[in-house]
Amino acid sequence: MSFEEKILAAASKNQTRTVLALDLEDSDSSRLLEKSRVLIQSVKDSICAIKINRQLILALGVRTVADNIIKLAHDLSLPTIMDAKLNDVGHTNEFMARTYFDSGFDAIIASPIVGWENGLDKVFEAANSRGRGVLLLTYMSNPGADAFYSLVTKRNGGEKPMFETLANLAVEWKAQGVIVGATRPQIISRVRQLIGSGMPIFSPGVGAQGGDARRAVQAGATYLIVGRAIYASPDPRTAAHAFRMEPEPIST
Ligand code: 3DU
Repeated sequence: MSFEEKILAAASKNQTRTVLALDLEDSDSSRLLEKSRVLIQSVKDSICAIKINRQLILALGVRTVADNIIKLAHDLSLPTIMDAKLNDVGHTNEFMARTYFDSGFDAIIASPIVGWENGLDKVFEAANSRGRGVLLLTYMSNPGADAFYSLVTKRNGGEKPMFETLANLAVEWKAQGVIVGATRPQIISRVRQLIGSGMPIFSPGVGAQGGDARRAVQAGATYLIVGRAIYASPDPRTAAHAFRMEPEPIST
């Protein structure tokens, strides 16, 4: 199954749009691994994928993450997303993408700012040849993101805010999804208009960063990326369950 099929199947089975951001911290690596396992087990029926940041890879190493967390996720039929925010030149991007994919990750997050030629071209090649996904940052959720993502860009003779150009590039490059912060529902609506109905919008920034889950989905978000509002809650299982929302049920 491709990444899109896996996440859709999990979303449909668990009736949820929630991607768990597994951003736990602990100075002791065995404790960190155990905490991660416990968290995944407690929320597994309320999520449709697990997103892993570089902070977990730094603490545990990619092998340990692959042998334990990715394996556990796959045993539970949950795909995994590597939040690498790739943004280097082609050959190092390619090496990183291949390493993450060959460790079992089903999708990778990249920054489109590096461009196509000798930038993300090889990342898409590595993903496409393995049925994996590439998700492109299109508008980040933090307040400071406006300074960059709204800048006026000139392309094909017209002027557009940066995020509109990035949304158009995601369509041209056949990305498997775009990332748009839940903190800006009006930007989600505009991106949805530009990319059409087929491509998923992944929306981080719900809860701890002030974004509202229901407004993000009503504006056009497909999946919600949620970290602290689940794992920092006194009862992660109940918190994850509360994020399951069915304004329009997801079906395969
Ligand atoms: O604020 P939270 O704890 O729910 O975490 C949000 C997650 O989404 C976190 O892993 C972060 O790396 C990721 N993310 C953003 O917060 C904002 C973005 O624009 C892109 C990714």
